[in-house]
Amino acid sequence: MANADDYNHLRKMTVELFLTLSHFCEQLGVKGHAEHLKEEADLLNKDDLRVLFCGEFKRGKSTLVNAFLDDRILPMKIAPCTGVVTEVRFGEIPNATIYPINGEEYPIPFSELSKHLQIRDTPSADRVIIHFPSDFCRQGISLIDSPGLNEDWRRTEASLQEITRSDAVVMVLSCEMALSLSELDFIETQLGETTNGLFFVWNRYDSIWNNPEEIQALKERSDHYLAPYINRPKNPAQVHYLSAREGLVGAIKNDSDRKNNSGQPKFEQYLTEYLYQNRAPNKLLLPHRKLKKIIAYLKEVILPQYTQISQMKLQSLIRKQNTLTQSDIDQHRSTELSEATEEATEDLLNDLILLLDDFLAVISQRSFEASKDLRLPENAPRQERQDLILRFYRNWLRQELLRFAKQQLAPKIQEGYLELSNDLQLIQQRFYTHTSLTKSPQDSKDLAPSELLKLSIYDETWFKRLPTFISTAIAMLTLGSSSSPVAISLLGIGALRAWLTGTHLDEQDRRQLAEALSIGLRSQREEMIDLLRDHINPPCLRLQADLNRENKALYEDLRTLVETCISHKEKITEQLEAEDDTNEEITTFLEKKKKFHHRPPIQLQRMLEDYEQALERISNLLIKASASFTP
Ligand SMILES: Nc1nc2c(ncn2[C@@H]2O[C@H](COP(=O)(O)OP(=O)(O)OP(=O)(O)O)[C@@H](O)[C@H]2O)c(=O)[nH]1
Ligand SMILES: [Mg+2]
Repeated sequence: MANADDYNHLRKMTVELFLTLSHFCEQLGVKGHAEHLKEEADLLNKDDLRVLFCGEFKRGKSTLVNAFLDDRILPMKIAPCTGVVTEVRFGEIPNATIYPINGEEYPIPFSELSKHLQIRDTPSADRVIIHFPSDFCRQGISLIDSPGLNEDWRRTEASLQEITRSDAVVMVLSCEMALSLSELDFIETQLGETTNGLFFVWNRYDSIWNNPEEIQALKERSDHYLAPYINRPKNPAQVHYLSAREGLVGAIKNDSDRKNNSGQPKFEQYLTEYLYQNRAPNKLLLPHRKLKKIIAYLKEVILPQYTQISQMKLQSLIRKQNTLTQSDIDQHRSTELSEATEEATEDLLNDLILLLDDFLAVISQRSFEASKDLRLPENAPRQERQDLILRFYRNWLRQELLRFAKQQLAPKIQEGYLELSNDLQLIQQRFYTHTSLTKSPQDSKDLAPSELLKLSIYDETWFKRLPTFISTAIAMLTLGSSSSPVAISLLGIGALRAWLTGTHLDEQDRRQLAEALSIGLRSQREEMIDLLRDHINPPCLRLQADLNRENKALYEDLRTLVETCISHKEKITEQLEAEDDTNEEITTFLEKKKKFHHRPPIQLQRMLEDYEQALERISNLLIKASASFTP
């Protein structure tokens, strides 16, 4: 049976293979990829499984993280408390580092942790990373505590950004405040479609665990509202009831009964099981694919090049070196790549704006039609009727926006992205022909960052951000705190007859509401365009940067290979010249000449085959391990 250690062992083996290959490249004299491989090893080494704890403020997120750490590390309070995303990773020696929003990271004394993590007026740090010798984290798992939702939008945004980066999201709820409307909204919009693990934790179970009726009521509520997530066929969510405080106190007081009764260790076990069964194998798949690609590159591109170069005469090698160093091809090409990217993203954005304008043009009519279905309860208090209307419009709008994003924006974005990647590859191919690299245009396809091509540019964050952003604007108007046209119009409609009597809004009211909604939405046009720009720019730039890096490495490989061969040949030539008058046997002379190939390619070929086999062994072990995991 496989366990967490087995995975970590496989990870270590994968890291070592990266390093071995890096060393191989260095020895061979191809330095471009040597560096890159070292970086990959480093990244994989740090690539822990990530568990995010999120939820509204005061639900006990920090207390729960502390319970996992068996110690009071993160500050916990009765007032809203955590002010910055805090990542706890394993480290033998406890330490903490602040990553400010602007500026360089700097360490802080562990004793001052609380001062830095607590809420201040404006967030000044992007995140804090803590290293701590926790047994739980030792398995290769990082715990991420986040600021409470809805306390401050900047902090909420910071928490939201963590969702897509994590392997499991733990939504901390409180048994004492069973599911607020905003919690439900958050779950629906932010967590509904996550492909990472989803865990609902009912914390503060100690406050009701002696009261069977309350437990019954809570479980019913939980089952009712969380059913869509618990019952989904793919990646079903889990629900746990526990007391973080009891778990923590039990650990601190060394009272194992108390710890176990808290329910927290049991949750810990389920979480670990999920992570290692579902997430750990995936984490190694991409690095394995990268290794496979790099071995193929060394075998199919570098070795033939090596053979060719090492057989060239010294003079021709020096000429080749000159053309390579003199040329500003590298510089030229990277400018070309960035210009093409800029142009393509600008075109794409313009296409998206056209779609957006079409969407905004019809929203009023569509919402008018949709509101035919809006039914109001009879004899309900005014507030309730008002809430109902707002909820109706908010949900409707959210659905419309999601549909718009998925059916119209996403395909357009995908299309633009593919177009860009084709353009960039063409530039890349021209570069190969120019530098007379032995890499043929067909080869360049293998080297293109295929993972990136598959990358879904419309990653989920954005879909979720847009409706939330709109719904927040609409929600705000119930508080009367917004001066947006929607707010004013809707509040004006507060006097509508329909709100006081009847089960339907009359046609004029519906038209007025539809118009208000449309005006409000149109007033957000510029911000929506900004969101779209923010959305398409990073992946396109990433694609460009990746191709650029790939080319640079290739160019560097060729340059250093030529350099190594030249210096080797010069050395041998010197030796031969020095020994020239000793009148050697012709056979010894030929022996020495052979050294021109400082390592016979056949031997290199074998080494690469060995690495290939090692990779296959690790991949097979990975498949076996994931099939037989036990926590
Ligand atoms: N009774 C009881 N109290 C708890 C439990 N967990 C946390 N608390 C208390 O709830 C309060 C808030 O806990 P925190 O861990 O700071 O909550 P948080 O969710 O991190 O809060 P923010 O960082 O402000 O979002 C503290 O006073 C804790 O002692 C629990 O399981 N039972
Ligand atoms: Mg907290």
